[in-house]
Amino acid sequence: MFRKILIANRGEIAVRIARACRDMGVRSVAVYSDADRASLHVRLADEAYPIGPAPSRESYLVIEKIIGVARYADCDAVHPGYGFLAENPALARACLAAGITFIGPTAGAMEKLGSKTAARHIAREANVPTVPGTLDPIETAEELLSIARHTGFPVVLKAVAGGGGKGMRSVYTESELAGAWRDASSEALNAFGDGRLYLEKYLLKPRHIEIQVLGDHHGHMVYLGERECSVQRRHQKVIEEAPSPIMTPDVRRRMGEAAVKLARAGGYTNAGTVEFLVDADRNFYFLEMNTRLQVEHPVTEMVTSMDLVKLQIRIAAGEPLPFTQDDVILRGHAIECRIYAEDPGNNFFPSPGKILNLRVPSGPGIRLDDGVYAGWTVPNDYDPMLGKLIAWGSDRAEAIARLQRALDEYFASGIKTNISLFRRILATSDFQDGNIYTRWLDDFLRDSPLQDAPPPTSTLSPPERAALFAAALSHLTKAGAPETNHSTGTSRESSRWKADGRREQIDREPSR
Ligand code: MV4
Repeated sequence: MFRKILIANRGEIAVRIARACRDMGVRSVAVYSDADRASLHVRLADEAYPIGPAPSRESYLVIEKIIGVARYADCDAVHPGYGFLAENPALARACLAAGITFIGPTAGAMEKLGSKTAARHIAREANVPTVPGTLDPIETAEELLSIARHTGFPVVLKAVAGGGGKGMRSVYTESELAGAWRDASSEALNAFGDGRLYLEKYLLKPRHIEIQVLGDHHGHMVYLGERECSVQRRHQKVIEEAPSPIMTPDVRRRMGEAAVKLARAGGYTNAGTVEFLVDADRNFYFLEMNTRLQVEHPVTEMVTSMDLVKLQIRIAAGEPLPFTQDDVILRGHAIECRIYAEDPGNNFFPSPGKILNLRVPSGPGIRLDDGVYAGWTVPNDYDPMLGKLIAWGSDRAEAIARLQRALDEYFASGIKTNISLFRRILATSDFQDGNIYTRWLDDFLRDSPLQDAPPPTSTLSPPERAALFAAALSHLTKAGAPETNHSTGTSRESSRWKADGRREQIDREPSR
C-alpha cells in the first residue's frame, strides 16, 4: 500500500479523497492555489503545499507543479479527482516518468476510450450497441448530406472533441443541415480548437443512464450497476440516482456486460463510467466513456455498500479486486443533489461569496459530501459547487422523503444556493413517478416559472423551525453584524467565474 498520496484537486472531491486516505492509514497531501489557502481540503489533509495563483491554468492545471510537489513531499501516488487534470493523459504519463503511481487508467486507455470517435470504433468492434451514424469525422458537404439521408432525420451533429453539449446541433430537416454544420463546427473550433464533427441519429426524449465499472491489474472487471442522470440543466447534471427507475435486472445485466466488454477492449483499469442513451423501449446505445471517478459516485457507493475511492487506491496499488460480479448486491435507493452557490432567482447565475452561517442536515439515510464551512468564502475562480447531498432509503419513495427532509434542514446565509430548485423538482409527479428524460428539467423550467414554486415541504414542526431560526439569528448576532455586501460576490472587479457563467448563459441557450 502507498505511504502518501497527493490529491491533485480542491473542494469536496479533495476532501472525499483525504477521508479515504485517513480511513486507510495513508498520509494525504493537499495542494492549493492562492484562493484556497483557507479551504477545507487543506485543513483535512496531513500536509498542504501552495501551487500558485487562483486561475487554475496557473495552479491546478500545471502538471509540473503537481509532480514537483509530489516529489518534494515524497508521495508515491497521485489521485486526480474529477475535472482539472483527471482525464489528461499527460498527467498519467508524467507520473509514470517520475516513478509515481497515477490513481486511474493508463494514458493509453484514457486516450482510446476518452476519444468519442475512437471509443465508437471500439464499441462497434466489441459488439456494443452505438447510436446509428458515422464512426469518423465527416469531411465534405456531399458526405454530410448522403450520411444524413441514409441515417434519417432527425440527426445530431457532434464535435469530435466535444463535451457538455458544445458543438452539438440537432437537425430536423435537410434545409437546416448546412447552417447547423457551420454553427456547430465554428462553436467546436472556438471551444476546443478542433472543428471536426460526426453525425448520429437524434434520439427523442432518451434517458442518460451510465454504468460504473471497476477493473484491476489482474484481468478482473466488474460493473457496479447504473446511475440515472437524466435530470440535467443545459448539459449539467443536477440530480442523479441509483438504481434507475426504469431498470430491470435483465437490462442491467446486458448494459453492465456491454460496459465491461467495452472497457476490456480498451485495456481499461481502475474506476470508469460508460454512458448510454436509453430509449422508451429500454434499447440502449453507447454514448461515451468517462475515464475518471465521477461527481455522482456516492449514489453507487450507497447502494453497493462499497467505497469507490478506497477501491481505486487499492487497485492502483496492485491489489486484486476483493470481490467478484456475483458479490455485487444492490440494496435500496440513493438520490444525490448537487448543491451550488448560484441564484435560482437570477437564472442560476453563480453566487460566490462569504458563507455567514451554515447548518447542514443529517439523520437517518443522509450523507453530505461537501467542501465548505461557515466563515469561508466561496471563490470566484472555480465551479461554485458547495457539495452533494445524498439520501439513501430502502426504496425510492423513502429516499425521496428523506431527501426532502434534509433539504428543508439545509440552511446557508451569505450566499444564494440552488436548494429551492431541488424542492421544486422533488415535488413534481414526473420526478416522483420517475418520468424523466434528458430534456425534462429544461422543459420544466421553461414551463413553470419560479412563482409557481410550492412552499417548502417542511417536516420540521413550527416550534422546531422557530428554534432553528433563533439559533441561526443568535449565531449571527454573536458573530457581530455581518456586512451584507460581502466582498467577492458583489465586487465590480473582474470575476472570471462570473464572466464564464455569463458567456455560458449565452452559449447554452437551448436551440429547441
Ligand atoms: C444525444 C441525444 C440524442 N441523440 N445523442 C448531450 C451531451 C452529450 N454528452 C450527449 N448529449 C446528447 N446526445 C443522440 N444521438 C441527446 C443528448 C442530450 C442529453 C444527453 C444526456 C443528458 C442530457 C442531455 C440533454 C440534451 C441532449
